[in-house]
Amino acid sequence: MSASARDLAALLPAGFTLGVATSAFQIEGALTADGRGPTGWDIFAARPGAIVDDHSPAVSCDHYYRMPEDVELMKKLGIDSYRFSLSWARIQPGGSGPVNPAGLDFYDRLIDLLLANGISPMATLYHWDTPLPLDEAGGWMNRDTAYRLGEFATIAAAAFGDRVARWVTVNEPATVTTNGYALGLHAPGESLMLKALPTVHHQLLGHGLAVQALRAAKVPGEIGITNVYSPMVPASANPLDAVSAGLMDVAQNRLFADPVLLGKYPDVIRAATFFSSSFNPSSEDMELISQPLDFYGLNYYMPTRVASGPGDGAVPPGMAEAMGDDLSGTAPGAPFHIAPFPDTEITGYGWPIKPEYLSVALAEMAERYPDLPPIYITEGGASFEDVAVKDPDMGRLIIPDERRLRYLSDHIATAIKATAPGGAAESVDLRGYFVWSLMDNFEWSGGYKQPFGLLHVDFDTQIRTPKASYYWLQELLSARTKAAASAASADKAAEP
Ligand code: GBH
Repeated sequence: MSASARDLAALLPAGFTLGVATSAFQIEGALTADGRGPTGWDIFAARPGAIVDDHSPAVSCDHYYRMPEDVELMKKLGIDSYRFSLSWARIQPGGSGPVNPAGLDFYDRLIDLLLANGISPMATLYHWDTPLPLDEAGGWMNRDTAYRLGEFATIAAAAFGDRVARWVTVNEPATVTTNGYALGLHAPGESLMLKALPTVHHQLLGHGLAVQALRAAKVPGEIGITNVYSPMVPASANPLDAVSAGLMDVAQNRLFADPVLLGKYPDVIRAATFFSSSFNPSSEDMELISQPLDFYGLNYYMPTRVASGPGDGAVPPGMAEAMGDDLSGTAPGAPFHIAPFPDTEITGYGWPIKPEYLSVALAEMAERYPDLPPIYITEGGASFEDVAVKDPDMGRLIIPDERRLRYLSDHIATAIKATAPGGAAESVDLRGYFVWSLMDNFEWSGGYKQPFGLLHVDFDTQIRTPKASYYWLQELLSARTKAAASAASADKAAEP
């Protein structure tokens, strides 16, 4: 057994949940099967140039047809929980109106199979795949979409409420607003820049209405939201860099977390929109948005280094694509730009690998939000191009993804140490970590070129091959089980 897996197993607190995550649009394929309705992403992904090399999500991992095989691979992995998302358009093809029984049936089978294998289901209601008729009516620019999500939550609660252990209402509204509505990099492909602000409020309202619907249905599972969090790091002591980092912090972090956890938008947003009648949230809305949650989901991938001024256009590879030119510094006249961290290893996306900033993220959350609910890190992971090699001993193919393995090991260890007594974020009640992702999949505008999986997927043959990181996590989970068993027998031996 690797030292890394054994040492980390010894660190895991009792009851800590280790899981893997995916989302429906990224893995299922079968976009027209069994009555599924189209989504905004179906249309966006077909636009020439929208996706790297015009890759198509039509088949992806073919998970809709291979779900039992994928659950079997999770069982062999030994994980506690699987975070997946419900395809709204499979279940309610029009985004409102009639329910499609075949859509419900797919998730019924998935959830039952998970439970039969001892894997606890965590279901996300909205992971970006808006039913097309709603996008055509304005998507998240339209307040009505929030009510439709509330209605979808009622449908999901009635169908799966008895079996889902944890509910995530909305995944990363910040990314939908920034990439989908401000920069045009994701569906629905709008480039509204600051005019995208209503999409923030409407998604958060959708979250609030979904919480209300799940509570009204008295689901026994825990309820939360997932926000992405990236600590903003000024590039130098220049006060303008600090101001720029502060602006990014408001736009990417606080704009989405403050309303949920403090019941109000950041002051600078309220000041900036004081004269705009289109953004004047009522106290009823704010109460819905800030209802108490059972947990708060945090997606952590990396910190962001911010410098004032337009920059020189030297952006780490992949970063411009992930962030949009307007924020990356290639746009002339941009007020600030994202700068690379010096001497820092990067992932396939160009994202800096900085596990220590996960500790910073958790400490900042604790400091900003005194009533922080228990936290799950609902996503973390790294894309690297993997190369299969022949195992010299066994002659079979292996995928030595040591960099991904190290990313996961370092981040999980950092999160646990930071929240242990004496750690930088010791007041945070950290309950678990979910690896993004179970398998290589359709990485939004990155197509199939940014593999995040523990399982390699050959998109021609659909063969799944466990990578070294999969075997490492398997070892970690079995080391934990053995440690718990020997602790229990030691307790027993000590009994009088
Ligand atoms: C997640 O998005 C998604 O939930 C998941 O579907 C996706 O596959 C996965 O991660 C990997 O991309 O604060 O301005 O620096 C994360 C996408 C990209 C969102 C970088 C935050 C930084 C914006 N993240 N972005 S900024």
